[in-house]
Amino acid sequence: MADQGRPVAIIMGSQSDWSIMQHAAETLEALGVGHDARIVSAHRTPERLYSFARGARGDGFKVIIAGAGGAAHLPGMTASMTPLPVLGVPVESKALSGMDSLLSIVQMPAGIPVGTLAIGRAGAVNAALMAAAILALNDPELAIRLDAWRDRQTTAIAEAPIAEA
Ligand code: RP5
Repeated sequence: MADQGRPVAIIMGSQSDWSIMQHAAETLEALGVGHDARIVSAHRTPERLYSFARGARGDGFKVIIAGAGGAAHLPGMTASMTPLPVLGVPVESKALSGMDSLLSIVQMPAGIPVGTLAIGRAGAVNAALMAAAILALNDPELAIRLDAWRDRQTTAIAEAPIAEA
């Protein structure tokens, strides 16, 4: 159950996805965006998926970030059962380095969209930033925090590289 202070749900197919998906959680925390993280497997816990996805809007969530690897059906199946925006993060798989995850998530049929991010950590961070940008459309204070986050990022980039040993 979400509340007004937890507009983002981060779901993932397995505990093994958390090392990547925690970067989404950390980015949301840096932006002051509340979230709820839980394991929801499309294949191993389908009833949990149905319950979560069908109830997500009523529970008060506004955006869902879904990470999964391999036969990564979680984001698409979630999107099929909720009108909320779903952002998919392909988790790097051992066998195919996440190409399987990426193609599973990105190749949705017309009519059920999943906003697909990059494989791995970059995708998790950017899913959080995208979720924040969506929420910021109706939250001026969050919009200011997001601008500040980007300004800090820009300031942190050196103009010249440092010599490496
Ligand atoms: C997917 O299978 C999960 O999202 C995970 O990325 C992958 C492997 O899961 P484990 O076997 O590590 O639990 O459902």
